[in-house]
Amino acid sequence: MSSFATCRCDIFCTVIDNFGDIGVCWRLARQIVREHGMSVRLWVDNLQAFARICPSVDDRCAIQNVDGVDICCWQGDFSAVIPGNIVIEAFGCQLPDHYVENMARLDSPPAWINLEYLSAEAWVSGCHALPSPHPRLPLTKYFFFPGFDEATGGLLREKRLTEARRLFLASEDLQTSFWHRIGAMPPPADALKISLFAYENEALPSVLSALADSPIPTCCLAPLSRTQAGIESFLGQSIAVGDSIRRGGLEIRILPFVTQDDYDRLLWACDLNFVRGEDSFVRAQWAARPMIWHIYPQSEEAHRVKLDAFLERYLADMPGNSARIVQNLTGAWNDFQECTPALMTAVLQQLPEFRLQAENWEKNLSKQEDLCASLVRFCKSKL
Ligand code: TRH
Repeated sequence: MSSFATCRCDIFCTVIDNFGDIGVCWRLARQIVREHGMSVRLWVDNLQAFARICPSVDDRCAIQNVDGVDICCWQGDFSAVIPGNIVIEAFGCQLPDHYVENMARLDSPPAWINLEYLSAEAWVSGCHALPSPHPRLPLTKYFFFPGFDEATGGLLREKRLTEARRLFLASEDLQTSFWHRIGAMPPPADALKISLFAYENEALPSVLSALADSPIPTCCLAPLSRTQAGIESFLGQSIAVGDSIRRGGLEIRILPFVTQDDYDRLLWACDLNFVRGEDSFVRAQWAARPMIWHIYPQSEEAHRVKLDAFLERYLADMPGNSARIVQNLTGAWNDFQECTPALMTAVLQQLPEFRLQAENWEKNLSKQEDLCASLVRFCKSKL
């Protein structure tokens, strides 16, 4: 049995596309260092993508330390690398062969985890923590599933997250310096603040048009990303970071892609958040604000089942009429169907109700053990 205080953890991450894989791994790596005092090496195959969410990362540097995490460029054959006692392969990425062989040569085998993607589907709890023995070597890998109930590995949530959000929302100064840091003036006090992060979405022009026509003033804060074409198509002009463009009651502000921590603050500051994928989707839930999720599209429509499974849980305690409105906008958003002005009016009118629901959801969800604590506890039991 290894001494847990001297545990070393290796996290392996391949960036498939977008920022979710590295986003989750970076969050987890920092939390293991900060809250569990272990040393962590994060092996990443794409430092450019990493540098987008963490500008302190130098994409030309093969080995560097940021926020206490050793960040290593995933290259070479790994024959000289001594594995950590905890090995996390994120999202089924294939570990280097030599590294796996070195794992088998350690005096005691490491706790080997395959961290899976998040899904609210019921089968997840039955597969969480299942072992998968290596066909040849004396090693066992365990499947670790994030999820929404106690029978899963939970969700990533830093210890001081709720407190940090409360402090931010209670402090004008913190909010003002946040807006300045990301290069924006604070949005008008009377406008509803809406953050926008999504994949390419043909429904986007209709959403913006419905907001522009609404009597409720809105300010849409959009970090420049894959929504660019949809915003440009609505505006009929090209956009760049720093732009602030008005149409009717809607002001659209184009933000830079901000750091992960500032992205959290953006979610906290807004009244409605459009989010996507996995990590921003989870962070919007911790923001305790209404959200509309653009799920990562998968082949053969596999994402539909996941979307429905989540909505079933998320909307379970919401009055039927309000739940239907959220479901309708989420459905239109994910099916690329037009959002009618009537649907948008209904959404905006119901926002106070949605907010209560989002607050309750966050309160209940945060009673669960967080994923990092649950993962560390699980690994400890295997060492
Ligand atoms: O980038 P994504 O679409 O990632 C996706 C999903 O994770 C999906 O499950 C996976 O299969 C696919 O990648 C390969 O969306 P996600 O998960 O929300 O990740 C975005 C990250 O970017 C998240 O950590 C928040 C961060 N972010 C910033 O740091 N700054 C920003 O300005 C914005 C908008 C996001």
